[in-house]
Amino acid sequence: MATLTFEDDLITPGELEHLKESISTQDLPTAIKTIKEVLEKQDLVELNIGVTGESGSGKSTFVNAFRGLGDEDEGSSKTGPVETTMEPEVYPHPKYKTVKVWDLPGIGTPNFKADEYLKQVVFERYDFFIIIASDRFRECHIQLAKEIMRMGKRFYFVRSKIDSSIAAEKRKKSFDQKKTLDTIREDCENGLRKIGVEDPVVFLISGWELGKYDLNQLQERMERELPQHKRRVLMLALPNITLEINEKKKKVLQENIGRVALLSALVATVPIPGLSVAVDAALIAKELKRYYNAFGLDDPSLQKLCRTSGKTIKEVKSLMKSPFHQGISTSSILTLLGATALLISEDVVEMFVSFIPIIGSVVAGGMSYLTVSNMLKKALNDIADDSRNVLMASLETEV
Ligand SMILES: Nc1nc2c(ncn2[C@@H]2O[C@H](COP(=O)(O)OP(=O)(O)O)[C@@H](O)[C@H]2O)c(=O)[nH]1
Ligand SMILES: [Mg+2]
Repeated sequence: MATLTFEDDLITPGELEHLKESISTQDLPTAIKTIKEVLEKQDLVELNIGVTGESGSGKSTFVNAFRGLGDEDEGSSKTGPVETTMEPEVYPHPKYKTVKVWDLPGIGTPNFKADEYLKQVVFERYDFFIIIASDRFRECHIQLAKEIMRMGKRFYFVRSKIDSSIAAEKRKKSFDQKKTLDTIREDCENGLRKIGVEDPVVFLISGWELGKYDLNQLQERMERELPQHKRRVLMLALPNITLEINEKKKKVLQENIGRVALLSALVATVPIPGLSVAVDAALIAKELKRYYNAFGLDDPSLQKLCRTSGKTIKEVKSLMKSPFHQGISTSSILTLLGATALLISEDVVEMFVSFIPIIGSVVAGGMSYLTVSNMLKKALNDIADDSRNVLMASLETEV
């Protein structure tokens, strides 16, 4: 059995350097407090998204799909031919309550005034707006876009109901999906140019099939333009419906492994049988749950997936190989940690121990840190693989 060294280990010297900087000058209680605060603060970050557009354009449908909900699920926004929204209505994400998608009143009524509208919906509240049109963009969209810009906020133009545009074109013999999409996009962008938008970008979206068409482009653009501390929560909250989103979820979750492992080693309570290592198993369990949640592999999400894809829970679970998919328990965590600990060479531990003075004072602390971070990295990889397999299988059954 090979032991881990720094070369094939997943922890890079750069990560160690970073950890060293953050805690080497502090005493143990302060170090623990600092890391805890960083982790807690992340969970408090708010994201407010304002979804606007004409009545019937598909705002409510988008608000639901963006939060991974169907139109009839609990907590969903009412959709239908008659506009039901007269005031901004807040729809918190079912798993990340600090992510709030706001279903805004329809625009484009005869007396529509963009400045009054924005005041009425409390524009300061939103990190950005999504302006939805189910057909051409019109004067009211541009007015609103300009006013949003004037107020120093961002917006994204979305052309919705692309599935039905595609379905209509499909009847033609010469149908070519890419060409159809390009034509719609150009048409929208030209329209915007004509009414004075310099560099228009339009995202083609279907609220019914959110994972298709331009969702990846939209998601990339939002992520790029958000402040750093808000990107994480956006990526966690997005439904796990494209391979790109899947990959990014893994990335943001990876960023915390060092912190969680360190905290687990510093507040260590449960010794791993047979090894001089102690960890905080509850902390690890919480982090593992976070992984399953973010990837939509928790039981409620899987049940929903089964309802829409026609697969059974058993079929879906048979695709999952990660060690905790049957449930996360202290004993399963300790077993896996034990196996990981055996893989870490003493050289690595010693080098690590000399590197970080605080836990360096306890060799077991260094060992615990390395063991937990390796275990979490492996678990995250496995869980991300599971979710990719489940995602691909559910896409296959969709026609
Ligand atoms: N084909 C298709 N229909 C949609 C889509 N989004 C919304 N709709 C339908 O369009 C109508 C208006 O949608 P809704 O979300 O209530 O629009 P809102 O008035 O802007 O909130 C409803 O009948 C929806 O089912 C979509 O992406 N594709
Ligand atoms: Mg509505």
